[in-house]
Amino acid sequence: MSDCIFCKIVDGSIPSKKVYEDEKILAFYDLEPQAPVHVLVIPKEHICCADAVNEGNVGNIAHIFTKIPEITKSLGLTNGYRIVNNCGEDGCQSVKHMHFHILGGKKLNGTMA
Ligand code: DGP
Repeated sequence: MSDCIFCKIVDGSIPSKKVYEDEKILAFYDLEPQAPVHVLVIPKEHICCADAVNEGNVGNIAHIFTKIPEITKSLGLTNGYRIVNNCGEDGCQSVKHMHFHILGGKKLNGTMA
C-alpha cells in the first residue's frame, strides 16, 4: 500500500532500526518506546489488522510467532515479555498495518486495559 508507513519501512523508503528480517517478516524498534525494549514485528505483506487475517494470509502471521522466540532471545528478553496487538478504533490501532508490539526489559505493569 503506497500510503502505509510500515509498507514504506518494508521497502526501505522510511528508515528503521531493524532487529530481524526474512522474506516474510520484519522486526524493528518502535519509534516511541513504552518499555526498555520495545520492538514491532510485522508481516511484509500488507494486512491491515487482526480482523483481516484469513486462511490465505495466516501463514505470515504464524511465521511471526515461530520467529518470536529467536527475536526475543536476541534482544536479551530471557525473563519474559509481553506481546500486544491493537486492532481497530477501540483497540487504539494507530498504524493500519498489522503489527505485534514486543515489550520487555523490566517487570511490566499487570493491567491490560
Ligand atoms: P499502534 O498504536 O498499535 O498502531 O502502534 C503503532 C506503533 O508504531 C507506535 O508505538 C509508534 C510506532 N511507529 C509509528 N510510526 C513509526 C515509524 O515511522 N517508525 C517506527 N519505528 N515506529 C513507528
